[in-house]
Amino acid sequence: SFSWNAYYDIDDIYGYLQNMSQLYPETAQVVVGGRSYEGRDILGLRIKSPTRNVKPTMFIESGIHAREWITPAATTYFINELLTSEDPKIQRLRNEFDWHIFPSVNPDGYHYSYTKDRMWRKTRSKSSARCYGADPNRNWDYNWQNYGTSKNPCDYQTYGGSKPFSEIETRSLSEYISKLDNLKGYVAFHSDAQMLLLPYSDSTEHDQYYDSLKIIGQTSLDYGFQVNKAKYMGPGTAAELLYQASGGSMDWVHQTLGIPLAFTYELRGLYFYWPPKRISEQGNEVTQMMLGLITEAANLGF
Ligand code: 0X9
Ligand code: ZN
Repeated sequence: SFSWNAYYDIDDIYGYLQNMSQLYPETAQVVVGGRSYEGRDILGLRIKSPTRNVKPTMFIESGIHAREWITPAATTYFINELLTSEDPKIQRLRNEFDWHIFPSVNPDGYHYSYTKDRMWRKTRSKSSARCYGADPNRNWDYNWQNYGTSKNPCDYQTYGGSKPFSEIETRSLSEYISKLDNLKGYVAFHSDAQMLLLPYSDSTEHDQYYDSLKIIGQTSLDYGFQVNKAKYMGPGTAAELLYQASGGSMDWVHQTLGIPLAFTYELRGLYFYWPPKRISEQGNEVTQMMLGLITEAANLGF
């Protein structure tokens, strides 16, 4: 059965979502966020307690980079907390939002990393005669191919794709996100730079939301720090803290959809490795970081 001291292949992760929807049919529902090149559904769990009808929507994207295994694992941990925690603060998180949580938005890539090439990052589309995949976090239709992306389909890391949203994963998921009512916040999980990144990735400028996002982000990191005393860098813009790179999901959500609350967490690890016995450690940290984020966002009137 499913646990948080092992890493699972994609079918088991998606199977876990199905199980939770059967255990908590009033609250949890499996949703299809899009499709993959190899024909998989991109599955997520919508968590919405049946108390009141209109709730602000929170979106969580994990696993856009195939090799960042801790992100789907920490995300299913968070799902489990939302559905089962006895902590009234976590129960409030569950009850006050309409959660759309996607543990693995690049299922082909994840399966390939799990079974064939541990360091695989991209999708698995046939991108040229010889090469496969595009970087799904360089493929979103906002300032596509401006900075920090490769035009070479054989680039192992950051090929941006043949055009914006060339990848069915980003195209279909972006359509799903566009259709959400009341989207309040967007959180993307990566590893393993151990940072909290704010918009923009594409530019070192600070927009009108920067100061608020920085305060919210700092509270989020403070909450997370309490759990394991792990110090994250930031919060700061992705462009300043990490590197300038275009075509990421966070910039698209923030700019194209105009959602102020957009964050990217880089979780912990070394060369994308994190011991399976310690998944719950980061799962707990992520849970508290989400609690801190939402608490401070509410304080600031978002
Ligand atoms: O390069 C990325 O997409 C992310 N870092 S990673 O090492 N996990 O690949 C950073 C995401 C922040 N956004 C952008 N810089 N686009
Ligand atoms: Zn990543």
